[in-house]
Amino acid sequence: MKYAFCVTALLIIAGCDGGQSAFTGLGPVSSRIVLLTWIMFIGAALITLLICALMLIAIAGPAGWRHNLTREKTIVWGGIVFPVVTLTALLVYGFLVLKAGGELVRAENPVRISVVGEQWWWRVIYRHDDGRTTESANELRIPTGRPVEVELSTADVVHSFWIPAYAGKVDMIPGRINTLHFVADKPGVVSGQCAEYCGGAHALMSFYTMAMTPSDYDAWLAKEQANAIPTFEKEGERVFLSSGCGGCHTIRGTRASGKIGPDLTHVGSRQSLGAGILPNTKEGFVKWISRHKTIKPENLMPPFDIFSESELQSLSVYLNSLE
Ligand code: HEC
Ligand SMILES: [Cu+2]
Repeated sequence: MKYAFCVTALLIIAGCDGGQSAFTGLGPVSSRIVLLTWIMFIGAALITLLICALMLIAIAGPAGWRHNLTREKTIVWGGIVFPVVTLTALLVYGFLVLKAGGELVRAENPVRISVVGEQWWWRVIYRHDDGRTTESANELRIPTGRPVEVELSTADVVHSFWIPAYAGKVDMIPGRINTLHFVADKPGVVSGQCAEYCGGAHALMSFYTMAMTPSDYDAWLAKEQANAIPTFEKEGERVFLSSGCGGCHTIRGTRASGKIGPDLTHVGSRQSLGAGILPNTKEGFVKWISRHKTIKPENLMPPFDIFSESELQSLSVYLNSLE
């Protein structure tokens, strides 16, 4: 039993690495959080060792030492003054670290992106300098080296937006807009996750963040802003447009202009489907359209058991081609 616990604990700790780890520290904001974490961890470990030593003395130490431990002075200094001073210092330091992290990357002209938490996916809106916007979903693309300002809001309940590799988590609260600031130092893909229980499919509400060199980012953004390329997969497009998908999904450049679900204009170029749940391949689309209710239970897209195998195939090829 004891061993099972240790093995499980080790396995869990081993999972704390890579793309979705707060210890990755990929930018100035998260590096400070990592430092704060280590200071707290090492401090807490030292205090635990001290307490264990005192406990041993209290149980089996020499009579003189034990007597010293029970003196009123020891209790007042060790039991009241010491915790109050240490915890206050840690609290003040924590606030300073977090504030400094935010200040560090606050800039006159950041990259502006709005993210809206929806049960159970992310609406992502890129705000261009000329005031126009481009909508996407379930993925954040950012240029390296430039401060990013993410405006966080929610369409329904409380969600929490967390990219552990870049910054601390910030809640998305009904009726409010919170902002998150961070910078990515180098290109790479990391994942994030909703960090506040928001009902049914909460655990399946993740997303990818891709940091790109500024020139790659500009090229990508121009492509993302454009309408969907005219498709050769006419049959798939026909199935999409005639099955009611367009009531909830937008594909810019077609008459599908629904706003309830994720924008699918360039869905084929995203990292994943269903908010980080399925690979973005033709098979991924087949699975999502035919079995999304079992893959992501309770998600708000209605089931579609109406397609023949060939309709399902062409629909999937069509969506996958929307790059
Ligand atoms: C009643 C609204 C509604 C209709 C109709 C609808 N969807 Fe959806 N769709 C959604 C919602 C909501 C989501 C997000 C589900 C989630 O991840 O929690 C979604 C997600 C998706 C995704 C994943 C998108 C992404 O960014 O990962 C695809 C692909 C998709 N729908 C395709 C379709 C197709 C094809 C049809 C028509 C056969 C369709 N949808 C009809 C609401 C709808
Ligand atoms: Cu959630």
